Amino acid sequence: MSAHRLRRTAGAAVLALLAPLVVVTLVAPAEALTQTVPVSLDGTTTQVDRITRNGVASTCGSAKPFPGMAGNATTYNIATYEYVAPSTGCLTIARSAVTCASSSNLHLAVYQKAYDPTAPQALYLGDQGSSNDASTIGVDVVRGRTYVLVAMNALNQESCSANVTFTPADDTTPPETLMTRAPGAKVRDSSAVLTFKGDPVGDVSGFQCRLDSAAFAACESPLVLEGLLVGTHTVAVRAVDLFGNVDPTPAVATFASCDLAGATRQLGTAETAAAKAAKAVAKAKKAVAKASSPRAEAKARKQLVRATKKAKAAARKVVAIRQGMRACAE
Ligand SMILES: [Ca+2]
Repeated sequence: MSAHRLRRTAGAAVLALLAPLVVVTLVAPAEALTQTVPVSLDGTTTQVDRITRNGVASTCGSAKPFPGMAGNATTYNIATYEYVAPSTGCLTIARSAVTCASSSNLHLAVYQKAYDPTAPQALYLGDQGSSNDASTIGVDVVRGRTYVLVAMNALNQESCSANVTFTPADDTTPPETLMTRAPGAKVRDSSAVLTFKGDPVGDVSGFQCRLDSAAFAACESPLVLEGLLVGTHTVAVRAVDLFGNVDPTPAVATFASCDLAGATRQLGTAETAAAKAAKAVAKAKKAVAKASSPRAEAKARKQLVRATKKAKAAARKVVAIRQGMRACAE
């Protein structure tokens, strides 16, 4: 086996959900799908007037028109939270029952890009229609775009809190993978560097790489391969998204590692190892022949199986290096 090294990454993705200063880091795809955050009104940010609660909660599929303002001169507390949609489709925002200082009045609305307290009709996307019980808003969103959740008092200024759960639409589309830099057909080195990216970039949460027949393992760009055996190698890279969708058509780079001085050293080392392994097989055969009891013979045969396996692998490596040297000489 070649002493290659894959630079590993945890494959973690960050989905920004910025309350004033909250960033939720998602480690596993399952955790990316649904997340709950606390929402609270602390009385420090205010606006005059509020959205009318017309009893209609926004649902996906048909946008709710802006319901208008209540038309009073009362000042309300507000709080805003940014959310970057991880998928395109119906985003569900569910609010738990509210705890307030005196009465349950925390009203949620959703905006595209930004919220302006002096123009609540601008960029309006939806709201929950009422503000007393646990309720749900459905809004159609686009992956990678920022949305703003606004919490506001509906009755008077008071501190309130609730939990809000974001459930994005399931994403079943895998990203594409593009190799952006690959070694030439022949590299006069036992190391190689490859770079790659996913498409769409915003859909990618990580990459998996495979050298030759090894298993895919988490990796990142640039991928640095070192200690490559002389000869032809194939590297396959596939992008993965937050939802665990994996590119079914990995990007592939094929090249020959042709550090010929290194190859001569590799061959010398491999031949020495093969000769040693062959001696171990001969020794194990003798031990089987000389075994003085069935138990001793069984033990010796096990050793012979192990030694034979090792010797075959060592011989294959010698053959592979010689083949590699021939490929590099062509
Ligand atoms: Ca996707």
